[in-house]
Amino acid sequence: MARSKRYYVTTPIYYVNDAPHIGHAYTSLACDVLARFKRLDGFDVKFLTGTDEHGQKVEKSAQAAGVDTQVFTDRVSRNFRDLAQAMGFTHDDFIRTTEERHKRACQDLWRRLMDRGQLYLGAYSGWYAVRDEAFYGEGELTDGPDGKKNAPSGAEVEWVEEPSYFFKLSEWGDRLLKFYDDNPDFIAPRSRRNEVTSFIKGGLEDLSVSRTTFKWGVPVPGDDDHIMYVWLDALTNYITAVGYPETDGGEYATYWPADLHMVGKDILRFHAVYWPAFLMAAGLEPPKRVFAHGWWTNEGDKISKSLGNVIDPLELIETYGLDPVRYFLMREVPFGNDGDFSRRAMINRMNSELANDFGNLAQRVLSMVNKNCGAAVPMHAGFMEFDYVILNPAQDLISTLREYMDRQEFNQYLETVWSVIRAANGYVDRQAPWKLKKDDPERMGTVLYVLTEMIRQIALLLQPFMPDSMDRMLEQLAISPEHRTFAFLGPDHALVPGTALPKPEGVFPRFVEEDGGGKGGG
Ligand code: ME8
Repeated sequence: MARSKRYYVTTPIYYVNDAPHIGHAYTSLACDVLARFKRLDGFDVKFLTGTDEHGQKVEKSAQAAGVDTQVFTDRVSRNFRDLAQAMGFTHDDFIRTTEERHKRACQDLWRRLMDRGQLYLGAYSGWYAVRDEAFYGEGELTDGPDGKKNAPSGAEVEWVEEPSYFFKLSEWGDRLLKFYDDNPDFIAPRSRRNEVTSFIKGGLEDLSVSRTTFKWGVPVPGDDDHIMYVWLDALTNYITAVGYPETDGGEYATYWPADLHMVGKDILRFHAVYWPAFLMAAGLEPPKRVFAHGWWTNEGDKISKSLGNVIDPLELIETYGLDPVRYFLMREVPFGNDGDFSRRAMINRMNSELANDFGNLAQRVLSMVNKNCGAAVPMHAGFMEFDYVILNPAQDLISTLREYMDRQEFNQYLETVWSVIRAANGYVDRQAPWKLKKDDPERMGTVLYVLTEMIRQIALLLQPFMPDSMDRMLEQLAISPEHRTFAFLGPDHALVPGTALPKPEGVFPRFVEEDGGGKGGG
């Protein structure tokens, strides 16, 4: 299979310090939509997610919970796996940084960096934020109201002095800038490029990459007093999962460099600066692209445990159903921008776009087919110009949608599919097949055929976003599972008149706004 038909996409690996929330679900959902799209489009996909289990932050959380650190990480990591299952994610691997394969990869990468003269032993004295697991320069800090110093993220910093190995990051500034110039799609969205380049232009200092004051991490090869800095450990997961240190064949040769690291904007610097620098310094290829998406707030407020407004994705799924939640998260905000989560906005979209625009279209058309066409795909008697106007765009859509996916413009993808849905609704109203029933039953059959075929195409295209609902919709069109990839979008695979169809049923529930969630009629 040609390299271009392979796709390797990763989520961040999440800290196991706390329960997963909507933000974690969001990043992984975007990757799941991409992975599903690429599989339907004929790609050999590897989709990786997992948990980041080392470091001071996790160790402190375990201590606060009064539990052995490994037992604690096992428990919280399980919650992330459960979330992935509840969200319908189709990852091919779930990596945990406490696994043996990962330790091997980290230590091998360390040795490579050492062999190439990229590491040296020194001593670190400076500021560290445990919450971010990051070192900060004095100039980046602000004074908090309590007299303590804060990182730009708002995290509290503490003064650290300890022996440490350093990575010669200061030597990589110009090469990173050249790398971004040579690979203009590396940092996405484009608007985020400046913050990365100005960080580099501000001058890169060597990076402390080991710690000695606690033990919860991967031991530095040849120096047991040190454990590896959690970010060097964590970033390495992306190559561990493709079989590194084996680089000559196997999955590494197949999937590396990754096509996309999906991350939130909070961790762009680690992925767009440190990670490619580590890899280049080790003589390995950097990934192809890093997309930093925006931040969700809840009804206008920052999502935080202390505010008690953490949105539990499992509760949302329970209340609204999985696919409406998946749809809303991908539709509401242009991907890359910050977004505000509001139940009102969610219910509005579920009712107007899912239940009305698409749900009604399918329900009306399939009920008419069921009643008036002998519960089978209608016979058609020659298409007219305006039938093709409706039929053709749906078939041509895929090339546009591919571009949206490759740029991670999920809301544009959905907007485009909805323009087709709206066009189909306009066509039903204009053609009024219910009136044709008496005057021109043949023409009625043709109109209903056009609409049924459109629904098939729309359902195929929406599978990455709403897999279960679209499965149900495609069942109603008697499309077998092996005929649901994008290879079957075109006219050669259009519905065959006379094919028996099962009794239609509504796919999207309608919600009542007042109580914020009660199910109304469907
Ligand atoms: O940073 N809105 O893990 P983490 C949108 N272990 N996305 C959000 C969000 C919000 N309010 N809150 C969290 C780490 N996220 C490291 C990563 S990777 C080698 C190591 C998402 O558990 C977003 O993707 O703090 C963010 O980047 C990630 O969760 C941070 O997860």
